[in-house]
Amino acid sequence: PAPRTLLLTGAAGGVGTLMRDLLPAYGYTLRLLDLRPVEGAPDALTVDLTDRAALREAVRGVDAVLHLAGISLEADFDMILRANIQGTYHLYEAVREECVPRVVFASSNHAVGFTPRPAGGDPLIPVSAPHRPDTFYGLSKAFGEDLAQLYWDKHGVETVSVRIGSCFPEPTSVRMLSVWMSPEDGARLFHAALTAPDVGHTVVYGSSANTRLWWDLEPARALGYVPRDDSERFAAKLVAEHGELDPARPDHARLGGHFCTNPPLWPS
Ligand code: NAI
Ligand code: 15L
Repeated sequence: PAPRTLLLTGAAGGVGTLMRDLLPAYGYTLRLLDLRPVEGAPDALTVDLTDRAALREAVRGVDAVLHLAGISLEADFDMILRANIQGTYHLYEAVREECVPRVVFASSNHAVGFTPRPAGGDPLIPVSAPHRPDTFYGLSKAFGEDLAQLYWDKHGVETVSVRIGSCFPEPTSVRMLSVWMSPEDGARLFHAALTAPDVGHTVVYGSSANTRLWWDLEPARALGYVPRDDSERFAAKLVAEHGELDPARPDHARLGGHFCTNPPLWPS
């Protein structure tokens, strides 16, 4: 049966706020969780991902979890370790203990960020591309995907790991023309990931059907995802402002963009 009650972690964040608006139309009843209070939602659970007991209570009785909570940009390793690595582990332990059958994990293109982007007729990047994290942040997403695989193989918890490109109301850079996922397509993809049968652990890229797409959307389509948006309608303005990407620039040559070069990976 289709999941009805959904725990949305990271509900106060950018994607969480968008999904709070969009997902109820698909029939979900949302239970909200974040470290911070969620504006306009006094019933939201204020829980830190490191608090296992509170997480166990939070997942009790839900049909699925859409796991968006965590640090969403590069940060000190210790912060990433706590929120994204240990936090995601605690979430999966709670899910296993409470027999929640399905998680949709917000992975990121930065798990494979050092992969050279295709240019002029190169094949699209497959989901089987090896992990090439561009930051400690990307490394934590690679860990999350492996954790999801472990919990499927060992405990039968199903996950779709969605390597999200850029989910914002509009693309704001030329790179985003390739990796943008409109909020509406985001909701379509998360719904497909929550309802497709027998996913085991499946990894997909998450974006709209962009003209300048860099990666293979077929695995997402195989879940039933039918994207409706294309960033190309923003292209003329963004290219006029910033110019086309220059493959000679290290921050333009790889999927992860400036995450590969900025902030500097390690202080000298
Ligand atoms: P965001 O930073 O706006 O929201 C993340 C939320 O997680 C925040 O509200 C924060 O308070 C919460 N959080 C952080 N640490 C926590 C902890 N220890 N316990 C409980 N909650 C905690 O990020 P955004 O943009 O909404 O992204 C959502 C998810 O999607 C993140 O996991 C991010 O890494 C991933 N993602 C987002 C992309 C995007 O384009 N927005 C692209 C790729 C991945
Ligand atoms: C991410 O993983 C970040 O969470 C988001 O803020 C964007 O920077 C996005 O990737 C991107 O690659 O544009």
